[in-house]
Amino acid sequence: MLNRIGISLDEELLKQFDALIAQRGYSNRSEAVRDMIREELIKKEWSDTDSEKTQVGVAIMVYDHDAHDLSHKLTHLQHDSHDLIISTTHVHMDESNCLEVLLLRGKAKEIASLGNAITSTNGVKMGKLVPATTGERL
Ligand code: NI
Repeated sequence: MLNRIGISLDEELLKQFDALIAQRGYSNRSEAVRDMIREELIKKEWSDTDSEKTQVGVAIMVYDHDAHDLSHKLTHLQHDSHDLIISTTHVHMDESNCLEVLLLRGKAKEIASLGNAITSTNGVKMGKLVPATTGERL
């Protein structure tokens, strides 16, 4: 069942909100607000979560495969946590840069630990762990 709510905003804030959601391709405010609420709930789900609880996340990294020993190190890290990794996608971006995306499912603390290990590896140019959700509580 859908519930309707009213929100009071000052004009300037509403103007900025409308510009933001137009830029992001939303055709109406309701869908934009719903997505923002869901995003906050996912953040809360992760921050409240018992670290033993199963969560889902996506790790993203960009690195130079010519950098000494780096791709070997990153492959090692992944094999050490093979039971967390649902799938990986590797894209050869140009002559030297690689993009890798890992879909992860496992205990929250283990996902966070693998995410931190990847992003802190010397030579990784860009690394990020994106908390996702199993969808159970949304
Ligand atoms: Ni590559």
